[in-house]
Amino acid sequence: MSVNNWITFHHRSAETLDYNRIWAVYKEGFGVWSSDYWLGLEKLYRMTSQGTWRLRIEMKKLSSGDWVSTEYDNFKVDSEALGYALHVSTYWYGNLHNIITGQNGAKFSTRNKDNDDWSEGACSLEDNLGGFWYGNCYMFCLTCVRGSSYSYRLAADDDTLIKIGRSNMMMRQL
Ligand SMILES: [Ca+2]
Repeated sequence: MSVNNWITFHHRSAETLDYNRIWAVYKEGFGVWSSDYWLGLEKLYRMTSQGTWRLRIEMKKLSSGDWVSTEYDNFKVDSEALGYALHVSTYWYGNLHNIITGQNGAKFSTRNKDNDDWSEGACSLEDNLGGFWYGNCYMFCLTCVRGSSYSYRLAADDDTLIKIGRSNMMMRQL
């Protein structure tokens, strides 16, 4: 589970795992470590409530096969009472732009719990069909349906979507 002190808390490689799950399942975690995997929100909260953590996001472009990545300091997930909100500091680097814009501070949403910033609907239901930290709605979503929306945007005001083939979300204590 841990390589060079990086703990992978989400890994996506295949289309076999259903990410359209309810809140309780995202809280507890699901999947298989060797394939597709979600560690669980409660564990993320408990781990990041102590110490200082760095977040790393890796995505493999479907078209070229190139990997892009970015890292953020001060990764923290709030308690369930606070919606398991995602927090990072603004510092980032890597060969990827700042994809967390608009989702930093966002609460987690699932198909049965709409905590997003989109007042007219639920991001987790509108052809995304995965639980994630949605703002209004996202620059990147690593649990969304692969065929339509498993992708990231080049910029917040740009509708160009880059399709993703594989992805990892990782954390490391500093
Ligand atoms: Ca909403």
